[in-house]
Amino acid sequence: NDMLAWQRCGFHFRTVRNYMNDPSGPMYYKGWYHLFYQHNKDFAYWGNITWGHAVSRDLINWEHLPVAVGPDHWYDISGVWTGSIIVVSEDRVVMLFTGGTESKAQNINLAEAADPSDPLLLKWIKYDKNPVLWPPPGIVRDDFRDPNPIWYDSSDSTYHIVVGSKNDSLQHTGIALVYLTKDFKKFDLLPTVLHSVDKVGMWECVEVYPVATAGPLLHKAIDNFDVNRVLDRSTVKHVLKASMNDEWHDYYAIGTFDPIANTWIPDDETVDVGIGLRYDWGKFYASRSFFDPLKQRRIIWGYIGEVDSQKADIAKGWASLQGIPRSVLYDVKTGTNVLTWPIEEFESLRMTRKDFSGIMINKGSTVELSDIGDAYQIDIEAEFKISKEELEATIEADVGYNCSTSGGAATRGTLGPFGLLVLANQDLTENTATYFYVSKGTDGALRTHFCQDETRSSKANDIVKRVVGGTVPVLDDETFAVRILVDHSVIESFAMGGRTSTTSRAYPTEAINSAARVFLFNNATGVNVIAESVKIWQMNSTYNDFYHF
Ligand code: DQQ
Repeated sequence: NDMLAWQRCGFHFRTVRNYMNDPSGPMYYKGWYHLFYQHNKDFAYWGNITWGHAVSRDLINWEHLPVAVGPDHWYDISGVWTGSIIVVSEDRVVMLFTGGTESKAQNINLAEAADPSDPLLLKWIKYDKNPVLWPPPGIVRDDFRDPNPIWYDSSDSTYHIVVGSKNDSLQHTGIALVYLTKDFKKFDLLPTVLHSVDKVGMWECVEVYPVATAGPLLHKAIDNFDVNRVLDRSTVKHVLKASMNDEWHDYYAIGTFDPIANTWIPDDETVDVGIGLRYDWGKFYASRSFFDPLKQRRIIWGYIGEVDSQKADIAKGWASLQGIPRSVLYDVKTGTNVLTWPIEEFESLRMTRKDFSGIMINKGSTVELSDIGDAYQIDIEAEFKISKEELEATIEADVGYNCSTSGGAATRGTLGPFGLLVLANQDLTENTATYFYVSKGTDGALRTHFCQDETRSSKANDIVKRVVGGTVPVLDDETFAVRILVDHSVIESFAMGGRTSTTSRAYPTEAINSAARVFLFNNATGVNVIAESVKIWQMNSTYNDFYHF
């Protein structure tokens, strides 16, 4: 029916049919960006997983290629799970992937591009002596997956490969194992783990990548395998990221990586991996980054799952999609986080624009942003200011505020919530709220929360609806800045230039097609809010529905 068909997005990368999850092996190769992804080609749900494959010239428009590898051996008969691709030389491109046996025992396998001179890398051949790795002693057989190269030691041509795992003989400890290999056939496990954190559970899709903290590369990126080229090593830090399936979030921390000692040490252990920062508070998982040599930047992809029923997904004929690829940079202004931001290519999809400025949103009111055209495939940038006098007059406000548990957008406090309502119907019985909420301690310290309230996103009841979000640094001279990309059933929101983000799925029943609207709102009792500027662009659709074969 119409409502289900409307949910299909216009500018996100997705399958033509059926299911996808994790991205794997993103890279630029001989003129093409490649993306591989976990793909069930027969059904709109997880199972019978293969590596789907697509290529693009611009990271916006995609051609779907045949499945790269699928389950066809005893070691991967339950599925060809997540892994990575390494361009070793002109004549060798290797794929490492996770296999699952019939009883779902996990192992690591090698495949090679049959013809590395083919820019599309269409054909892959599995190594005849697979698997190349089984879990080491002490690791249970289904806690061993997602190999990823983190370092190349050019002095002896050795790759360092990380595999995510868990140690339950400790305290439900997430661990990163590191193996050395020269040929991807023989691997040596390093005696100590790269890093571990207790009580956070299995580490999936582990990554380690460099970010520049100063110097000429600050606004660019560093190739994982080329860190030695950076002259001043004191300007490099490494992000360690793990996807934690106890709660389905991608956590990261910034720290110092020593590949020779095989250690990674967080800058601040109170915000270690799994207990501190997340890239995104909503639906964004199993992310994978790559170094883009064309534009000298690091890009991460993460997938966005569904929160409706499997029945609805089968009826739609597709499920899950990839988030907008994001550039990743160290946030030099705060020094505590990275910035993830939609890559600049997406700005080329912007069409007509409507500007608003200086809109006063009185306490307890909403303001519709009208004449913006259809409001379901749009890009919004907004900046808010709150009245300084009223803020200063406030002595103490909501110090214990928490996006998820403090009642969402409808619950009024002194200094929040205020922000936007998207995919809203006229009477606001359906909407998704993206907002800031400021709390103030008696010592005058402000703490800003960035939240997304899905609880009124749809009148349908077979959907998981939550309030998601966390705190975000806002410096003294800064306005409250948000960018929201709405693409039918996907809402990706970025606060403060990408210091944090929240991604939601929304499946409205009324606020679809021309009935979808955008409002400003201010539910604070103690401050008036000024929307200093709001820009709304209609977004073009991308080319994404065609098989190249
Ligand atoms: N998805 C894959 C696993 C990975 C998980 C299976 C993360 O390899 O650990 O589809 O979403």
